[in-house]
Amino acid sequence: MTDLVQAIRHDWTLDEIKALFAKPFNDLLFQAQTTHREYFDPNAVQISSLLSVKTGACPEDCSYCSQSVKNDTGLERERLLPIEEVRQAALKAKQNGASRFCMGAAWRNPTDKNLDAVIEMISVVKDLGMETCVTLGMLTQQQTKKLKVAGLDYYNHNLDTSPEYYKEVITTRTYQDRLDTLENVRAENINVCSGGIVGMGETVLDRAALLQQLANLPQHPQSVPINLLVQVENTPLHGTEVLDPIEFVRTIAVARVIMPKSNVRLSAGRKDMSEEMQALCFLAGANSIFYGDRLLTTPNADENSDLKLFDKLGVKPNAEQHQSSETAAA
Ligand code: SAM
Ligand code: DTB
Ligand code: SF4
Repeated sequence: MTDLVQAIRHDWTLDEIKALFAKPFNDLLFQAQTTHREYFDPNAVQISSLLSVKTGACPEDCSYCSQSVKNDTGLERERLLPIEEVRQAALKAKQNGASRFCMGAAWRNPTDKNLDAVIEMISVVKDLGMETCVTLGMLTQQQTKKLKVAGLDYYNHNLDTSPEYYKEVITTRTYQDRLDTLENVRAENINVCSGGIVGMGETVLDRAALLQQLANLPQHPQSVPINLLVQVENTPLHGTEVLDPIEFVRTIAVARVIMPKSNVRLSAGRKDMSEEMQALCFLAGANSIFYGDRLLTTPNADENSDLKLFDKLGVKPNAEQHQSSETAAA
């Protein structure tokens, strides 16, 4: 091991993280890329595909979201998707090269009946030989246990922003609720996928505080999605000043430095990113993307453009990733 190896730490101070954000860009990117190479194949990017299995009419008031009942976005409310539709979508994602299939539902939390239906979906996707991820809102310990028994690989539950900025964005669920769900998921040994959204009008201090929360969890999330706000018309955050792309890349780089073994996912918002910006994100240590024509309710980056970019950069999709779980690597 060289001096450059970044230790796995859970005691990051805000001052240390702020100092990383404030580094000269080249120094920060060098540090992030060096850290990345200690743990991952630098030319491999994992690809996940998303499907909204229950769309719209969500009782929560997340001010970025197209699916909240509070936001009159004109989104068609849908029932839970039939199992065969889920299977077909997963099969298509697999044929397009995705290794993980992530299913999202616009719920505050699933009912037990909802959960049974999702468990059937997990089983159908697993039968296709894909990794499974679901994001269903808050979970009780008992529900988490059922998901574990069903063989779920990842649970996505984002902290979204800093504890301080959070109340500007969501009022119907507390930050602590989110931390509690993450604790339930960790306790059942399901891989945690947790990150946030930037470009919601927060400050650099909020971005630093979000990353501090994630890095100081008892275990780093195995996946850390960094979403750039997708501005949806008629949501309160529509019209927010767009985050400077260099600031976005810095956020990825800092996430990579302080959570060296986590898969950092360049998530929502890629549709409006240039090739150069995405290439910088990969250089900064992003090693996962959402691939496919849709995210949950909004369009994603074009699939052919993604393949062209991978080709230009010599990036291999889904190549074997270094063991990312802290416990598994220990
Ligand atoms: N309803 C569940 C929940 O919120 O826990 C699961 C689905 S929710 C859509 C999953 C995540 O997507 C949110 O936590 C948020 O981080 C992200 N997201 C939703 N709308 C977004 C947008 N317009 N731009 C960027 N990220 C968004
Ligand atoms: C995550 O962090 N980003 C994804 C996934 N987890 C579920 C969702 C992005 C949603 C973007 C807005 C939409 O399409 O509705
Ligand atoms: Fe509902 Fe999730 Fe959207 Fe919030 S982010 S409104 S909880 S679907």
